[in-house]
Amino acid sequence: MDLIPRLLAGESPALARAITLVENQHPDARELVARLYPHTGQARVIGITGPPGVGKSTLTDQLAVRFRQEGMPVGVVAVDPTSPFTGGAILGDRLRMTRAAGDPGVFIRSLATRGQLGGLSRATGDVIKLMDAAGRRLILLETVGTGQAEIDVMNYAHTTVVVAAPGLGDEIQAIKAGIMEIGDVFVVNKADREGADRTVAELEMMLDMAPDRGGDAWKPRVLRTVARDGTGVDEVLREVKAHWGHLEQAGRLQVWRRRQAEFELAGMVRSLAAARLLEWAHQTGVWAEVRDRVVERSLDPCAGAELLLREYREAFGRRAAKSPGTAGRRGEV
Ligand SMILES: Nc1nc2c(ncn2[C@@H]2O[C@H](COP(=O)(O)OP(=O)(O)OP(=O)(O)O)[C@@H](O)[C@H]2O)c(=O)[nH]1
Ligand SMILES: [Mg+2]
Repeated sequence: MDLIPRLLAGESPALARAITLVENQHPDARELVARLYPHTGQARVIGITGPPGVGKSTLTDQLAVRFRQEGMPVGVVAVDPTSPFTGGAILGDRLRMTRAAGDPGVFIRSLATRGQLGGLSRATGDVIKLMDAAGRRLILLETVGTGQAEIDVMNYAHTTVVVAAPGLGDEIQAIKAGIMEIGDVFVVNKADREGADRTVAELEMMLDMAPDRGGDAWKPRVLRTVARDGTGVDEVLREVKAHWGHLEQAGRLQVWRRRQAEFELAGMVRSLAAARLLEWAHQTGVWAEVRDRVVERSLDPCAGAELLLREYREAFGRRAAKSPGTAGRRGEV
């Protein structure tokens, strides 16, 4: 764990090494993150999400450069659900983040999700913590907004920028269905292309139809950019900062922090509780019994899971009755 002081000093090789440990679920990763946790909570996280190919990486690159110009150490996390085998996207992101990639003040890392949807959020959360502890005051988090897992990841962002582009067709519906509610700033990129006005109008209409978020709630706007040459990016930066200003008022930041902690805590409870229950069921043979009843059709899988839970509670309930306090509490699901 001599990694820790070097990471806290902001050394990039230490940060890279730590991220690899987390990504590979190395046995040391858990303790590493736990020890660094008290040093986190300083960074601002901007989420950049939207359909494939709309220009998220190009925009991320432009934003990274601007924050660097303001003297902020920047971290970029690109969550890539499509690169489990090729690894090609890692290179792709570097290539598309050409401006920022040459700057040692910008630390870029792609995370392949390897199809593990639940693990995506945890790995991303941990990588953000590592960058935060390493003094990256501004973290840009790029995900392709296609599924629930990617939307969940946006719980780590203080400000979420939803990117669209002209000519999306049905994908604008996906934005409507999934990411409309999470966007704080909407960007129609590729404004140099035909149809940008229509896309802006569509998004504005969707925002108008969305339920009112309340009197002094943040009102998202739709901006346009040509990320490829930087047009309109300053306006995105201003809007993101305006959103921060809003978040810092009236105790909203504290509300955000609580919500974010609850998201992570609930996720951990879900995975830990499930893991413990499964381990116990396998060890005691209850698993095989219930499985066979599901096979025989005398139990459906949902009833089977409920039965497992009941048996688990009873097993630990009995122990708790003998020694109150410890076993019962530990075994509670
Ligand atoms: N015409 C035009 N093309 C752009 C613009 N911004 C990005 N592109 C191009 O669009 C393509 C996709 O850009 P990316 O930044 O990789 O898009 P992305 O949303 O990150 O893509 P994924 O991560 O694969 O979902 C690239 O060829 C870019 O050069 C723009 O403002 N105008
Ligand atoms: Mg990208």
